[in-house]
Amino acid sequence: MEQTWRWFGPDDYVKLPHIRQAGATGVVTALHHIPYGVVWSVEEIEKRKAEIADAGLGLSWSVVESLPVAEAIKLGEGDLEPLYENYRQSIRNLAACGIKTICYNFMPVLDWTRTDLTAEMPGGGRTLRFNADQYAAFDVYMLEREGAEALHDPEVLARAKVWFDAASEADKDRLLANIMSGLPGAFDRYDVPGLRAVLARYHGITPDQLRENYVAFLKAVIPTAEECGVRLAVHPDDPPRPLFGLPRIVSNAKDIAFILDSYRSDSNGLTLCAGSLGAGRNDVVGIAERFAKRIHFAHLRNVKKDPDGSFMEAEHLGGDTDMVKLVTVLLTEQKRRKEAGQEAWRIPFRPDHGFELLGDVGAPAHPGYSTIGRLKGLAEIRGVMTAVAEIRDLPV
Ligand code: CS2
Ligand code: MN
Repeated sequence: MEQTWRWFGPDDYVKLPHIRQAGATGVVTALHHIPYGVVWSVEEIEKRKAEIADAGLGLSWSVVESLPVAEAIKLGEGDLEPLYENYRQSIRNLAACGIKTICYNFMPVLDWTRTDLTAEMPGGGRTLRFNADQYAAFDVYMLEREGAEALHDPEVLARAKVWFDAASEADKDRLLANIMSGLPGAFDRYDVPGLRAVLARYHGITPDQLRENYVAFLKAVIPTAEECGVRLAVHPDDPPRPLFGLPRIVSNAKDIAFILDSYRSDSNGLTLCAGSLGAGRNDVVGIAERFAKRIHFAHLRNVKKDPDGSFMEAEHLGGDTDMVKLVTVLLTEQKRRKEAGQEAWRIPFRPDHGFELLGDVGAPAHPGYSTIGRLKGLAEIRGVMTAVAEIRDLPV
């Protein structure tokens, strides 16, 4: 599998030489400065490509993550044809620049969401956590979302009240900032009133309505992706569950089957994110086996779940998903593609999130996107990949 690394562009605390030192050869990046719904021009794409190539490190832009989907498309709001056409034009422009794998997600409003970005680890490292009680506290006592109380487990709600009553204003501000921090790129972070307002736009949008909007989007853009030889790869919901009353429809095998069946094409594929799917009641290895033919990109990280719905970022090889089995599934799929004569048989993966470790603790990296922690995860996956490929005689 191609070893890749997410880079947020020239402003990223992590620099291209660090990516090369970590052993990656492919860069996963996006034009985060371009607002959702606006065309990515060839000029802007080539500029980012050149920033990577001109570093002279043998790195190249392998995967787009993400080409974002405008909120109006998810809402099914207004005349969407111009937004569809802009998405199609971005696909055409990326293909013209030789970039043919595009990750995106269909999560309403929020992106990946955690409540704690600096959870202490033994020895002083830090990791990401989703605490069910703090999530409930935010939902019920800060957002004050109507009817939210009934949606949380009573024990969790009781702990949420204790947390909220003891929380300082700084604690509450930090919780809001943490919840907002998954939104990648140049975004205005919402305050609580702002989040309430944008959540209100989704009142009445049921999961089935969101699915309808999603299928309309796929029908509008997949033909162009096919013409351009581009593989779209939807990233699952993170966490894979509804949040703050927002529907989420890429959370489990049933959702993924619906999406891939709704437009049967190699251009309508999946980003197999082990951490996102692993944060729900999902058999991640089983999902990878079932949808192997449609996996165009993999995020190989791991989480450990608690019974109350909380979870934390775990060791890449030490969470709830058997990473050796998962890597074996992906390498086996690569062999099938190679033997079938597919040119792009190698699946790109990235270590996704990483711990904050050693000198990285407190560094101004994007949350979850540390240097040393991701280097460690990449190295561990590389080790598994190398061993499994040799033992099972699979192409790497
Ligand atoms: C991460 C995110 O949540 C995850 O697993 O990979 O940063 C992801 O990139 C976005 O949620 C969607 O692409
Ligand atoms: Mn991911």
